[in-house]
Amino acid sequence: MGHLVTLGEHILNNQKRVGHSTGELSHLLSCIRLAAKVVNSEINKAGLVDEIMGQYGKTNVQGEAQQKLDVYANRKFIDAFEAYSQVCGVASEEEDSFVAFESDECMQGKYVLLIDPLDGSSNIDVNVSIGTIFSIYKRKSLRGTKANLDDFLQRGTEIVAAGYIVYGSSTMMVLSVGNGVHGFTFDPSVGVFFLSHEDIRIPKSGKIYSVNEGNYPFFSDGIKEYLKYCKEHDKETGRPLTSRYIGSLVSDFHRNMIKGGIYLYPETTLAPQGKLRLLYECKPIAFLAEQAGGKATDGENRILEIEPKALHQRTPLIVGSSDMVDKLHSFL
Ligand code: P6P
Repeated sequence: MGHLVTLGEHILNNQKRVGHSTGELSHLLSCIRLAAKVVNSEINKAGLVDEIMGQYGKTNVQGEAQQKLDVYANRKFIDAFEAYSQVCGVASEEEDSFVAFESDECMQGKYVLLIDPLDGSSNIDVNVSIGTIFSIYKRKSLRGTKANLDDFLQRGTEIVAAGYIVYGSSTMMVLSVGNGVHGFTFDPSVGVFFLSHEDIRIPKSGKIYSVNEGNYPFFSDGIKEYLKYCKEHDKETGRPLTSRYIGSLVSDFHRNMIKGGIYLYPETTLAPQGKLRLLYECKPIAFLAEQAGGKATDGENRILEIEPKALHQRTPLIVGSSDMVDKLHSFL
């Protein structure tokens, strides 16, 4: 095996590639790396240590019962960023509003962070993979002042870097700083993320579709027609497709990144805006999908071009292999 590139080396190599880099983004990504290791070690104990299992006894702004690990992961990421002072503020699925840091050093921060600290956390107690989703933007407000809402309500086309950490059979960080997507696998024996998937490309088409079929009665006619298309027996087009859905966006999407496929969480008559959150779930996932040659829409618009209006707004999401997204659109 040749020289194993670590995540740290990859971040520094990227900094050298971007000549004018001040190193702040590199420092920020190193902070994410540290927080990911801390959260990972807690998750790996989830089955053993009861104070981090089960519900925290509160609900978050989404009205979802907060799992103890949700709250733990949220706190760890926010504390890490406040300590490393590379960002002036954080917006999190677990926080009612954005957190604007108040130290002079943090207020000088050039970036803001949006994060879903532990997506799919209802799977924790049944030992199914979960993930962290993050994205980084340049602040719009003046350095030296407190972050404001406009810093967070930016289109996905403004993303500087985005990624996810999937705490699965192995823990991986999949990251893009705008020049392709790279995957790093954590080696717990040395506590290091090593480059394991260089330049991930989503296959143009695939044989797997991921959707919660339990919502079928509430889907639009177009989505119902597409799902019927996926299940028809047609040798020439390799149908029926295979259905895979574990109810954890990061894991269902990661499978698309590696094998090709399509993930859809469309709007329903019960949830006309869909379920997933635009800012800290769908836009980073869409950024990564496009960086890897895939597509991400809300059924009509490119996710990255949607103008956010509110921190916790929801959107339908269709993401994955470009030919499969196009095919689905032909039914809408
Ligand atoms: P449902 C987890 O709560 C999540 O936000 C995503 O990770 C996942 O893909 C989706 O919701 C699952 O939702 O309604 O199918 O349980």
